[in-house]
Amino acid sequence: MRVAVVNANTVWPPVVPLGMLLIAGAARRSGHTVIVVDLCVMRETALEEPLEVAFQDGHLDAVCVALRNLDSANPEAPGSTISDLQRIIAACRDRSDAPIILGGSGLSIAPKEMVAAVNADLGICGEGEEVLPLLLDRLAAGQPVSGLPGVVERLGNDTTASSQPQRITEPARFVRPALDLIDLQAYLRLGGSGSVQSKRGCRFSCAYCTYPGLEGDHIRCASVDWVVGEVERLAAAGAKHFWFVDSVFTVPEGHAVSICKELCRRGLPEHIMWSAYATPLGFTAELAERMRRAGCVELIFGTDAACTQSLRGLRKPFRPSHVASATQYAKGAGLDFAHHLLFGGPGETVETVKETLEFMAALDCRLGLDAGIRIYPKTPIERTARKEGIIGPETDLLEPHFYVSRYVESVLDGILLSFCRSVPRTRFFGRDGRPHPYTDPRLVEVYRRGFVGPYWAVIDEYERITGACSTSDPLSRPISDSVPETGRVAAAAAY
Ligand code: B12
Ligand code: SF4
Repeated sequence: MRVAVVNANTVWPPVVPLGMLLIAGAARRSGHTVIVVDLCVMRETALEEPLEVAFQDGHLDAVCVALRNLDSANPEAPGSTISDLQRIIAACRDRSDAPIILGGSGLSIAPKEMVAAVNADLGICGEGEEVLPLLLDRLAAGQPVSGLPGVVERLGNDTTASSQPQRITEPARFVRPALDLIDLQAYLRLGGSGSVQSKRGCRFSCAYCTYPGLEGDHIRCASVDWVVGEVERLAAAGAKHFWFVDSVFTVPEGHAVSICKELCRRGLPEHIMWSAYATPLGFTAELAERMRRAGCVELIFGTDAACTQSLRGLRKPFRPSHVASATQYAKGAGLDFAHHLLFGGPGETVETVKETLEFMAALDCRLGLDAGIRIYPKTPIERTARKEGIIGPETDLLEPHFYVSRYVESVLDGILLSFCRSVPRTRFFGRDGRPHPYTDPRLVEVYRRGFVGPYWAVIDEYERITGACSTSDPLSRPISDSVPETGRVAAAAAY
């Protein structure tokens, strides 16, 4: 079959679309001809233009659309992507009568609703690299697709989901992403960090989190050799920075340590630096040291709170003492890290907010603050929000809705903003007057000038270039074209 795969994520700074490259590679490996239409790197043209060019080259048998974000998950500027997706799919339909198949986290969060909302024909919920080739084979043979794992089908006004999503149980079957199908150099120029996944799944069940639903609650690790091979491939292609996109890189510790040792053994920290998510639970001094040596320049702890009541409300699997010890180990190792905090969860009160803030201020480290929690379908917080009347029984969660504890709703932003103004190295995402590190296209200008490094350094550099004032540092700085050494670390050497 001749298959078009469309990357519908146009958020800048871009991220290398790992999921899309996996399914596109899998379709190609099973004998299909694959063309990729990457709307992300072509973001500066109208959405329809790249589709027009790609679709005129010949008949298509299937159009696969990769959806990543439903929205920004930020209450200050939620920016739903649904209307853009409807436009993209309408443009595909105008140019081809091939069936339209959706996939990606943006589909898996609400599969039936999404297929219906954007007028697609089919969707694959969950991991797509094994199911998509099977689905394409059935379409080619004119056979029914029902019964394939995770497949959602729309027939007229009816949308049906056939069964549970696929979970690839055997890590040896993880395929390599087809990096050659995108313009990787364009991504690197725009600050698009590379993406490497060392495992799938998260065994915790925090109240608001989609990750165990998206990836499964059972951890499946890829082999160390496979993971480090992926890092080598990125470095060889010229990438200076990548993300370990695992839900939690630091669990299980043994796997993370082995990866770090192997990165060092192959000399990779000389050429490439990386970022990752962590949990304070089980974070050890040895792991911190190994990670720093292996090139980690940005470790984000998904800490959320440091008060027992708030941690319980969010169903976090650790206690404030774990937050303190993780901080001590990370500092001891000289790791550059931040704790991300999420305020306004179930049971949050002014007292619990203050308890967390005081605890974290005493730890004297980088903090990223968020207030209001995006309510996702099938998460514990959805049930709480419906019970408390924060959303109605019929509220559709494709569009963003946020949970904020009623005890703090009217005062939360004020408390956090004033904390942010008085405590150095603290960001209040989207609300402190600074660009949002992951969704503000203005930051691309910093990357275009050659910057590589962690998000806090990118924002500092943006402010340096533009002379903008930051909330916690009111000194404006002169405009300059030079890129500072900060954040560049040793990765300047060519691989
Ligand atoms: C790592 C990560 C980041 C990193 C990315 C770094 C990088 N280099 O990639 C950073 C921190 C930068 C980031 C930023 C953001 N992120 Co993020 N991120 C993730 C995370 C943890 C992993 C993503 C990933 O790469 N997974 C690995 C790949 C292999 O999985 P996958 O893409 O799902 O692909 C599989 C399937 O979905 C399927 N599939 C994928 N595409 C297709 C296509 C078809 C046709 C088919 C059939 C199947 C299919 O098969 C693939 C292989 O099995 C996910 C949560 C999660 N656990 O998934 C959130 C997640 C994707 N992020 C999310 C969000 C909201 C954001 C931000 C908007 C946050 C913000 N406010 O800044 C930004 C957007 C950035 C951007 N440019 O798009 C949301 C998206 C959902 C939503 N609310 O819309 C998620 C799901 C987390 C959540 N809240 O639930 N993110
Ligand atoms: S918040 Fe982190 S630790 Fe908790 S379930 Fe999600 S990925 Fe796992």
